[in-house]
Amino acid sequence: MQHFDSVLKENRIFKPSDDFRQAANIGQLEDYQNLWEFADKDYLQYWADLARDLISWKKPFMTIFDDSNAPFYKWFPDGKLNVSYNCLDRHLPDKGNKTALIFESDFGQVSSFSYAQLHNRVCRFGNALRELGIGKGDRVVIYMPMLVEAVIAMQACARIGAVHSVVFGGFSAGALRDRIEDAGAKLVITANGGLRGGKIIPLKETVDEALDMGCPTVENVVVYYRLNIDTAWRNGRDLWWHELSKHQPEFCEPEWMNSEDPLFILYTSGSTGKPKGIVHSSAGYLLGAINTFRNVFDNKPNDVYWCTADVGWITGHSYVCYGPLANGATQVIYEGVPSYPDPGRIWRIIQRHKINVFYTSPTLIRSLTRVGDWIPNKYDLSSLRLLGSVGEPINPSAWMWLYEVIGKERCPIVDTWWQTETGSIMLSPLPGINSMKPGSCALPLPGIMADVVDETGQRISGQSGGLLVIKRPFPSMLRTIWNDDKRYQATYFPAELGGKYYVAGDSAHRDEDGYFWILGRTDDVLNVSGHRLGTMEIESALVANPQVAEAAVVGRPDEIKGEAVVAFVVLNTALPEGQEARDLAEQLKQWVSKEIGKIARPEDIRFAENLPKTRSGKIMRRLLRSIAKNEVITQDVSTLENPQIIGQLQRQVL
Ligand code: 6R9
Repeated sequence: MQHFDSVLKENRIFKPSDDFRQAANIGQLEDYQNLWEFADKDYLQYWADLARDLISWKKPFMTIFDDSNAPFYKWFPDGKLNVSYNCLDRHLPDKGNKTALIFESDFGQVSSFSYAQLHNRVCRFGNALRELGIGKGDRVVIYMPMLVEAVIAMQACARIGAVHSVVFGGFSAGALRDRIEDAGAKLVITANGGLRGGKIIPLKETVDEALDMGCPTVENVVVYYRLNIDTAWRNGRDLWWHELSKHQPEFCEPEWMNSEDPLFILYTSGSTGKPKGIVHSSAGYLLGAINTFRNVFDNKPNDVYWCTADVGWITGHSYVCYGPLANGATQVIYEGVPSYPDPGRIWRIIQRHKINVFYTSPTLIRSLTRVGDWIPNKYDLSSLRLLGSVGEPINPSAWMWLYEVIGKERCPIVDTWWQTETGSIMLSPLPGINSMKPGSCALPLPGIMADVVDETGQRISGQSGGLLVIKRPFPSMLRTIWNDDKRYQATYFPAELGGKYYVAGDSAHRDEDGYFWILGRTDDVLNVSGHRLGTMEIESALVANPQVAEAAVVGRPDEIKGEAVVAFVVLNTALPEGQEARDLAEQLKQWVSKEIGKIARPEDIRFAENLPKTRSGKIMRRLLRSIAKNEVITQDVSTLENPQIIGQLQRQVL
C-alpha cells in the first residue's frame, strides 16, 4: 500500500511526558518489567492473578487452564460469574450515582445514565427477555442503531445468559438473514428506525425483509421506538420494547455462567465467501476487556472516555459495551455521523463533554485532516489527555496530525492492534511506559507472546515481514467459529506452523527495538475504512447478479479509506461501452450495497471479456491489483492464457 513506503522510512520517536508517566496506571519501568518477567516465568499464574483481581466471581475457579483438547483452550473452566453483574451490580455500592453513559443524539440532544439507572434498565429488559422465553444459550440477534439501548440489549442478554450476536446496522437484509440463520437466533432486537446524518435508516423494514427470506428459528422481534414513523407490524411476532419492559421488576437475577459459556458471537469476514461467527467466552473475554481498558486507556476514576466505534464491530463490544462498564468508567455514546452537520462535530463533542480519552479510527482521522486545521483549532480540546487508534494501519502523517494538531504534543497516542478474534488489544504502547513511533503499534502487552515468523514457524526479522502470530493461548481469544470447529482449527492454528501458534492473518515486521509494524492482511480480506470485507464475499454477491458471469475483487490503496474495492467483471452479454457501461457499473455497485451493505460498494468496476488467468486457470490477482492502481504493467504476463484482455481491464468506466 502507498503509505507503507513511508512507514519503512519512519524513524521518529516520541516519549510520554513525565507528567503523564507519573500519573499513569502503569508508569514505572520497574513495574512494567516485573509484569513481563512474571508473565514469562509463570504464565498461567500471571493470568490467574489478574482474573482473581479484576473479575467478581460467583464461584472462584480452581483450574486456571485446560489444554487437553488444544486448540480448544479453556480458561478458569470451573469458575462461575456473570458478565453483566461485573459491569453493573458490583459498582452500585460506591458508584451507583456515577455517570455510566452520556448519550448525544444525531441532532445534539444529550441524556445521561448513572450506573444505578443503567442497572435498572438492563434488569427490566432482561426480565422482559425472560418473559419471552429467552434463556441461557439462546441466540439473540441485535440489529440496532448506535443507541444506549443497543448496550442495554447486549447487557440484558449477558445477564440472562443469552448469546448475543450484534449485526452492524449498515448490513443489508441478505447479510442479516445469513447471520440470523447461521446463529439460529430465536429473537431479533431492533429499532423502528435509526438516525444518521439527519437521515432515517429503516432498520425494522430491513429486519422484515430478512425474515421474509427465511430465518425459521426467529419467534419474535422486539422493536425499540426510536422515531415517530409508521412502522409495519406483524401481530403475534413483533413486540414493542417499552411495552414489554413497563411492568417488569427492577431486579433481574443474573444467570450464573460457567467461565467458558459463550458470551457472544460476532460475524467477521474471512477468506471464503461465508462470514465466520467468532465465538467469545464469558470469563476470558471479560478479563481481556477489563485489563486492557484499564492499562491501555490508563483509565482514571474521573475520566470521560469516548470511542467512536459502533457496537456492530468488536471495538464497540470490548471498548464501548464491556471494558468501560466493567471498569466503572464514564463514556460518551454518539448516535450519528462524525461529520454531521459539519466537520467540526467530533471536536464539538469533545469540547462539550470534556472528553479525556478519545479512541477512533485512522479513516476518520484522515477524513478530518482533509478539511483543514482551522476547524479543530476553533474548539477547546484541552481536556484530552490520551488518544487512540484502531482498525487499520495509521499512516505516519495522519499520526503526526493527531499528535500535533489534536493532542498538542501533550497526549500520547495508543495505536492498538487487535482483531475480532483476539477479543482485546494485543499490541499497543502502554502510554505511560513505551515510546511511540508513528505508524507502529509498538509492542505486545504484558502476557501476549506475539512474534513474526516465516511459513515454517521460524522467527524472522527484517523489513520484508512475515506472519504475525501469538505463540501462547491467552484468555480473551476466540473459542471457535460458530458451527465450524474445523474451520477454527484450520484457519487459526494451521498444521504447517505446528498447530500451536495463533495465526492472525496479518503480515508484520519487527524493527531493531522489537516494535511491530503491520503491513496488511495475508489473506483475501480487504480493510475498507477499518471494516473487514472478504473479496470472496463481494465476488459471490456480484456473481449472484444474473448479468454477471464472473468477478474478481481486489483492494486499491485509498488515501482516506485505507483501501477501496475494485471489481473486475465478466458479463453474460457483450462488452458494454459508453453510457451502457456506466449504467451497468452503477447498477452493479447498487447491487452489492443491497446484497451486503454500503460498506462493500465497489468504487470502481471494470468490464472485460475474461479475467487474466494462468494456463492452469488461476486468476492473477497480483496483476489485477496493479491494474486497479493504474500502474504500468511490468510483471511477467507470459503465463497468461489471454494477454489481450489486459487492455480491456485497464479501461476505466468513466
Ligand atoms: C479491532 C479490529 C482486524 C484487522 C487486523 C488488521 C487490522 C486492526 C490495526 C490494524 C494496523 C492497527 N488492524 N488494528 N492494522 N494497525 N492498529 O479492527 O478488529 O475488525 O476484526 O479487524 O484490522 O489487519 O487483522 P477487526
